[in-house]
Amino acid sequence: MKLRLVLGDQLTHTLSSLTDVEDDDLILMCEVRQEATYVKHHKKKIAFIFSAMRHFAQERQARGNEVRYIKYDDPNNRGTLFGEVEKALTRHGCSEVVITKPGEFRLLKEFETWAERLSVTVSLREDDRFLCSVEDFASWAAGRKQLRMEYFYREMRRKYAILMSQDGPIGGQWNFDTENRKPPSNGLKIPDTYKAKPDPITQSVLDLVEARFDDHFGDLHPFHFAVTRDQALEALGAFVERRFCLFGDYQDAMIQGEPWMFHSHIGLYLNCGLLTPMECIRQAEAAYHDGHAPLNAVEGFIRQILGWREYVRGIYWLKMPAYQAMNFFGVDRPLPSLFWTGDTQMNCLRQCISETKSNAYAHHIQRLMVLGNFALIAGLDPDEVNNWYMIVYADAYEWVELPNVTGMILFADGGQLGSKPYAASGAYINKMSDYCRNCRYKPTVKNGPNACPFNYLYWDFLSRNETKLRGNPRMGLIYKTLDRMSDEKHDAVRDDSRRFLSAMDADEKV
Ligand code: FAD
Ligand code: DLZ
Ligand code: SF4
Repeated sequence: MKLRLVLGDQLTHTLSSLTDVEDDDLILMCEVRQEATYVKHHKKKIAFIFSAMRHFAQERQARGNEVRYIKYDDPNNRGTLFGEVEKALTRHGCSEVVITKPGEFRLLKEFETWAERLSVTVSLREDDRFLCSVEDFASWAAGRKQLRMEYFYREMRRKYAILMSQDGPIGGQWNFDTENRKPPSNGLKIPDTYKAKPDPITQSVLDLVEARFDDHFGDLHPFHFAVTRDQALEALGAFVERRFCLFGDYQDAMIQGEPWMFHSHIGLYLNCGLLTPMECIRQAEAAYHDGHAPLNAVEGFIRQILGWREYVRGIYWLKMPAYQAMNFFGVDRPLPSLFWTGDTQMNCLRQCISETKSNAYAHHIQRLMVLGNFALIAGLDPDEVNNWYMIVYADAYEWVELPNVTGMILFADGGQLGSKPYAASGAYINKMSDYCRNCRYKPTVKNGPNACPFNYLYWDFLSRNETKLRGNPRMGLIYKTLDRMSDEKHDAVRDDSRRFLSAMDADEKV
């Protein structure tokens, strides 16, 4: 008789720890304080995970498995995974604990101590829901001077024969990134999003979250996330049907009041196991062959899932635990309170933060080029930025959040993940969004009280970090421009940046 522990992001019926489940085995699932509060997750994320866990447990029971499900408000809940496993072992007398390896390093290290602490066999199985195993990624990385997503992605395309013809990649090139950058056009009609109706299980979880997690960030209502696999498949279908054809064109575009744009909103379902990456990729590929979506959309979407998602996970397991402590620029500015309140005159930040608070979602370019870009050029402390991103998004787990934050936005790993920092001035945001129209600052003004803060902070960042960045082959041109700046311009950039950052540090409204 085996005890099979299933975590909140392991809600997949084909999970490696469940493949050989027998009639007298016990499946254990538990809502525990340890996992719900190790960071103070957005209220919507907790409601989503708990409701999806409860539905999954019900599905296993319907399949005839014995399931022990510990609810958060069970008076005997011990609050930790270890405590609940220990209790279940005593009650049910299982001889072995079977677990699919967790997505986070801290839990893997904890599980590795359990065999000794519990005096039973603890079998940790590989999480084969990913398309590149930790071992295969390590082999790919071995001996390479640089780990670049693009080369990894090409190998994954070949390995799984995705969007391939006999002559090579369909369309004659691997990457249609340059066709993923249309600015938003006036009057663009954004389709309605998929909305699940909360059922009684979800309703009781919403009541629980309201009562027990009131001090967590974010709005709980309205709540429309899918919480079962069937609903998640509907959400995927709705994306393919309504939004996919324009996903490629407007992948980088941002419009005021339109948080969802043409993105898929499936990251939270993929990451907790309600959807599998290959079924999303296959649906996307089929949409191309059916003539339902163009190649720039299909290749762009597949690149995110087969490329970026697998690549960042590979980097995480390759580089942990050192990766967590990286701080290439040696910065330590505390996260300003505006990241929690959205109380700022910078309209782009205000929009992205208030949408994050409402939806536990922001799309990639908002995370990268608005929020992330600001965190980078303002020199915010990597630990505090990581903590914020872990808290606020419903799809956040450390294996995917940390490389995106430490590597992609903050360049705190010194270039292990990306080849150069994603720093940009206000011109980028002005081109790719309509946020600047409603802003008190002017994107075309470079210095002074009306200038867009991204403009001077950008040059100040380059100037502050010159010794670390000038040698980067992709930064040469930018430093040549910096070299041509007059002394007066240098002084203005430095003075504006100091004034702005001191005001922000003093919690004034900037
Ligand atoms: P779409 O734009 O529709 O893309 C489809 C899918 O591709 C996503 O659902 C996701 O599974 C995958 N994907 C796309 N980009 C990435 C990426 N860079 N890394 C990994 N997978 C990717 N993604 C998370 O899943 N969890 C996170 O905690 C997370 N934190 C991020 C933090 C920062 C600073 C940045 C820049 C990106 C982060 N991402 C994270 C990646 C990406 O922004 C989200 O996956 C995406 O916005 C989710 O929305 P979507 O499902 O509509 O994605
Ligand atoms: C995210 C999350 C939350 C909020 N709550 C639970 C929980 O109560 N029980 C559980 O088993 N899992 C939860 N999870 C998901 C875990 O945090 C996740 O499994 C680890 O972070 C590993 O990726
Ligand atoms: Fe953001 Fe600058 Fe545009 Fe204002 S002007 S919305 S601060 S980019």
